[in-house]
Order: sequence, then C-alpha cells, then structure tokens
Amino acid sequence: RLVPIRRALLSVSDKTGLTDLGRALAERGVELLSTGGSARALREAGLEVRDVAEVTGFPEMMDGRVKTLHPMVHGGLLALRDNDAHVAAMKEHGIGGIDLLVVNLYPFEETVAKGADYDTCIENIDIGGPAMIRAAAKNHGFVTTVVDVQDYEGLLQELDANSGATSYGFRQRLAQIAYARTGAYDAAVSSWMAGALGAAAPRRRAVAGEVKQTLRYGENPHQQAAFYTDGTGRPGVATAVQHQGKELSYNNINDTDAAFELVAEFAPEDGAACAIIKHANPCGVAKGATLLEAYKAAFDCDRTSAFGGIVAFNRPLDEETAREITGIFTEVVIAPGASDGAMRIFKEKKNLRLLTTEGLPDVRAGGQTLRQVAGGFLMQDKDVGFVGLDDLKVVTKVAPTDEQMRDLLFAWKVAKHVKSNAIVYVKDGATVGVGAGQMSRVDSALIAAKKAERMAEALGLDTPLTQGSAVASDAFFPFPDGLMEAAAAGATCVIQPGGSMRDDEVIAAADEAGLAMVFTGMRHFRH
Ligand code: 93A
Repeated sequence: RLVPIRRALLSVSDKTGLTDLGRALAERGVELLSTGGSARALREAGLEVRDVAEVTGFPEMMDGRVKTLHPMVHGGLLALRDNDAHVAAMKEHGIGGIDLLVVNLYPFEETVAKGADYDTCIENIDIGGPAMIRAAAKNHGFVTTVVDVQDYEGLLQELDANSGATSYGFRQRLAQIAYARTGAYDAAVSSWMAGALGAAAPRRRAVAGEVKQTLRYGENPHQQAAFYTDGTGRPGVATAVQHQGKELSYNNINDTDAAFELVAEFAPEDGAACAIIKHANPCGVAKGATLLEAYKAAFDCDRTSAFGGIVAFNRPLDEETAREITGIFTEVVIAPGASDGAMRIFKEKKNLRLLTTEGLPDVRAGGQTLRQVAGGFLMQDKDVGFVGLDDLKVVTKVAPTDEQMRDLLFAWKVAKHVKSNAIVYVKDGATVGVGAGQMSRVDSALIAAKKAERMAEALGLDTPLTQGSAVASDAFFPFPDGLMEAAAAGATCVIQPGGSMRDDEVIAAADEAGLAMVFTGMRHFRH
C-alpha cells in the first residue's frame, strides 16, 4: 500500500524548516500548494508554489478565517482513490487529490501562555487547520499528514526509502499523532475558556496535553512513559530548564514537582525556604534568613532520607548553598534561578541535575488534578485551600504564643504536601519529624517521633527535636490517642481541622496535657 506523493498542501504557522522541506519535496517532483504566509515564504526561497486561493477560486477572506475551508481542498483530502464514485466526483468537479498535508496550527497555547487578551486568544483558534488535519488523517489509507516540524526529517527518509511514496504503516502512525494534536488543541481551548469563566467554570473538562519528552521508562523499568505539558506555560517542573546532568526520570519529575510545589507555599519575600523530597514526601522543610540556613535546617530533619533526595528552593540558588549541597549525593535541585557561581560549582558534579524556572509555581492558581481509576478518570480542583491566622480557632484553655502560632502555620503548610495520614512536627521554622502515608494517624505520629529521636542521636543531642514542637495533622484526630502520641513526643501545641464526633474528648485530652490547640476548619487529605 505504497502511495506516491505527487501533490502536497503546506499551511503552517511555525515556518521552521518550511523552505527546506518545500525544496526537498520540489526536488522529488512534488507539486506544492500553499496558503498566504506559507506560500510567500516558499516563493521567497525561489520555489514554485500554487496558491490555495487559485485552486478554490475564492480569495482568502475574513482576516484569513476562511482560506482552506472549501470542497476543492477537502475533496482532495477526503476522496477515496480506489472508490469509483469518489474518483468520478473528483473528475466532475475538477478536484485534484492532495497526497500530503503539512500543517501546524495557529499558536493558541503560546498565545494563552503569553497572557494575551480574550479576543486575541479567540482569533488564535485555528479552524481550517484542524479541519484539514482531521480530514487527511481520516483518509490515511491514501493521505500522509504531518503536524509537527519534528516529523519533516522522518517524512523525507520515508520518501527516499520508498521511491517517493509512503507506506501504510507510516501514514497510520502519523494519523494517530495528528488526532492527538487536534484533540489536545481543542482541550487547550476548552481549558482556557473554563479559566476565563472563573467560578462558573463547567465541571466537564477535556484533558489537554502535549508530549514534552518520552521517558526512558515509567515508575518501573517495565512501564513505558512520557512527560506532557498542559499548554499553560506556568512556572514549574514542566517548563523548567535543565542545565546539566542526565535525563530526568519519571520518578525524578514527580518528586521535583512535589518539592517545588511545596517550597512555593513560602513567599520569597517572607524569607528563604527549602524543601527536600524523597518519594513524593518531604523529609525536611525549613525557613531561614538565607538559603544556606534553610537548607541546613531542612537537612537536619532527616539526614538519612535526604540522601539521594530532591531539593527545591523558593529563591535563586546562590554559591554558598550550592557548595553545601554538593556535600552529599543529591539527585535534582530546582530553584527560580541560579547564580553563575552556583552553576560553576554544580558543573563539577556530573550526576546532579540543576533545573531553573522563571518563577515559582502559583500555589493559589486553580486547575485540575487527574487520577485514573479502572475504566475512568477522577478529576477535581487542585487543593488551593489556604488557612491564615484569622481562620484559626483556639479550642483549648491555653492559647499558642506568637512563636508557636508561626510554627503551627508552617507545619500546616507542610502537612498539606505530605501523603495522608500526615503528622508534621515543627520547631523554630523547620520540620523536626514527618510521618507520612500511614493507614493510622497514631502510627504517623509515632514514626515521625521515632525519626526525630534517631536524628537527635545522630546530632549528639540529649533530647529529641520534637521537644517543645508544634504539630500539625492533615485531618482531624478521631480519638485522643494520636494527639497523646504527639504530646508524648514533646509537642506543646497542635493545629488540626477539628470536626470529629469526639472533638470534645480530644479537646479535653489536650487541656489535660496542657497543650494549646487550634482548629483550621479545613483539611488537606492527599492520598
Ligand atoms: O483561520 S483559519 O482557521 N481558516 C482556514 O481556512 C485555515 N486554513 C489554514 N486558519 C487556517 N489555516 C491555518 O493557517 C493553518 O492551520 C496554519 O496554521 C496557518 C497558515 O497560514 P499562512 O500560510 O497564511 O501563514
């Protein structure tokens, strides 16, 4: 099922590689049809091109909104070459077959990412392009569809391997890519519109995404994987620049995201902050006057787990902090920028990946999270819930001091990023114990305390760091037992949502232990 390419239609917004492709096709005897700007570029390169307007008998009109939407184009793309009636119709109406379609779409996603106004975004919704792509891809039995500049090279190789023709398998693979593109394109439009509608946003969302990178494997080596961007262009791991080190793995990307989204909870103007992540859970988070101070304090929460960890900062990485990080094996460092000095120091560490971004992820920005279940997806709004000082309700006889209040709010922000059941102990703006992912809240409290004890031994301290700490629980204590474990570990104040049937018992137990406790009225499950 080899189909020779005799006639091609080229209509591209991104003109990268266009003239080279046009020339290569012309050299292989292919007749070129093209739209306004694309035709101009080809002509300027000295190539012979026929305007689509000449083929349709209609000028491009309405600011280009209508240029290829015509039976002379769509008939040429959709006609089945082995169907007598189709061939007769082509003959009757003078429709020439189009064997190759090369289209890339109006840059809708880029326009949105640039923050363009509503009307500009609307004008950048391509209609004719997707219509042609879908038509050509449907007719992949006869037509070759190229929607990505990256596929030009492969197309020419295919033509050379088959004396100017393409094989069925090749056309089918390109058709699949074509529908992925038009699907993602419409999903991007729908997502953007949902954002523009704000609170009234419809609950139905298409999933937008474009492959940024195919990964060597997924969570495990026997799983295939790829990394997608969502077209928003927002600062984060998907738009970060990697400066050095080998390719990121699936798990690296997942952990780097967890680290960066967590550290972004701490506004850079309120102080430096550092988060160290292992297996998507923080094993150390701290604030400090400098990044170095924050990094050291985060590291001291759980030095054992921090080995081979992923480190995120809320301010551009500086030289002294970079030097300190190189002291132990670290997989990835991500920050909103890095100084030349920091880059120089990292250059020596070939295995360390450094990622920088234009800014921090916006932790208040909405959006959706997606999870697959057997036979379907679950989609929900991102957890952008925020609790400030004014939202807290003191429920015990003793109220937290200002200092305790600061640690409580810090612990609460961290707990939001810890897998449930989450228990987080904090002292002086640094985590001193993190209990994550246990099926029982009591176990999370115990594990975090145990780790703090071990750290105290390693640091040569007499008492565990949880002595006199603030403790956060991501959801309410259903019974006093979890709270009592935290008190036994040395916690003196507590932040938790409240709302249990047994709140009275839990509050009474807190009072008896002399704890200060506040309720947030909001929980942060993360399963
Ligand atoms: O405005 S459109 O939706 N109407 C059309 O009929 C149409 N046909 C092709 N946009 C249309 N295109 C798009 O124009 C292509 O998808 C491509 O992105 C762009 C190429 O225009 P030019 O060759 O003038 O630069």
